[in-house]
Amino acid sequence: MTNTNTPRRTALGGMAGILALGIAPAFNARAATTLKLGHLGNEDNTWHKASLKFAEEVARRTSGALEVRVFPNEQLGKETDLIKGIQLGTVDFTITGESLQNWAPAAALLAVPYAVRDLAHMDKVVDGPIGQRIAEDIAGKTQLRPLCYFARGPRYLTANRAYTTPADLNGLKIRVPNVPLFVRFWEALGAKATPMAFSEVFTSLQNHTIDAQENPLALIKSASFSEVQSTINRTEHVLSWIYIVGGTRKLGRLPADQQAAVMAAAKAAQEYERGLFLEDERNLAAELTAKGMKFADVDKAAYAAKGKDAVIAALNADIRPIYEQIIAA
Ligand code: 2Q2
Repeated sequence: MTNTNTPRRTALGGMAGILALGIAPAFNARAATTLKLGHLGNEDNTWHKASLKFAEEVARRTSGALEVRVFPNEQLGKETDLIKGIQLGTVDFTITGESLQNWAPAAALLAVPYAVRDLAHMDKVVDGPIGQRIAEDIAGKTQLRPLCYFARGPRYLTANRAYTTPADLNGLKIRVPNVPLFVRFWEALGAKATPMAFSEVFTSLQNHTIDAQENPLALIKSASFSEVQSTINRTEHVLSWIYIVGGTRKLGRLPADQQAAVMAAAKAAQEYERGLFLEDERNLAAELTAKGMKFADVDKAAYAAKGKDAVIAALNADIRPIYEQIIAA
């Protein structure tokens, strides 16, 4: 114990010595606080481009006093580790959504299969009282505050063949993110669902630990799943949104003007991302086809019907009324 602590004490002592000598102003010359944003997308993904925009806007709006460094590709940690990192204060921002249901049950509502119908419905839900309630639940239970949101394209089932009806799925080894709702949904459909971090999916498909995965076209493309999956099944089973979140405690300690700058920068990043997203959505199907992937039509109604009871059962009783509100919105 004493031994392990000694070097640290020495280091701190050394720092105190330097400060006492009056060298401190040199450290503060730039007066910059550096914050870290980690996410799972790669450099081509709109999340990354929007994160860079967020960083740029934060720097501009604080005249460089706040610097946001962006780390793509789970370089800073897997999604779950980043969530925990923010809670511990070692990371400041990430891009996350329904995985937060492991802390805040209402976060499951971001991605309920066959609940959100289209982009207009999504914006109505997120921008209104329902979205506010979900964001507050997340902030209260996770200490991660949603700062802005990005719409996502529908999630599709990719595999090496068509799965036209859920009856075909029996025993299919599918990777899902760390989202209990998704595990329940795919198991109700007959598949074997394995939660796994995004950065492990490509290799696991390549070595056949898993046969399938499900994601929006944007991630299917940027993660090069076309190299290990032949078929995009048009399940379109989830329309979800995702947040840039920041650590409540760390953000709360920033001066008020810097907090306002962070919020304004997040809003600017959201608007910027929407433009990129819409452009992407127009081109992704053709781009994936050009990479050799085939689209297969499926019986979406059968997928929805077979998963429905499991989906409702997977939602905590206290958030089921909010699910009903989403459907009715
Ligand atoms: O499949 C994934 O890993 C991504 O699409 C997202 O991380 C997923 O939607 C959730 O984990 C978001 O919290």
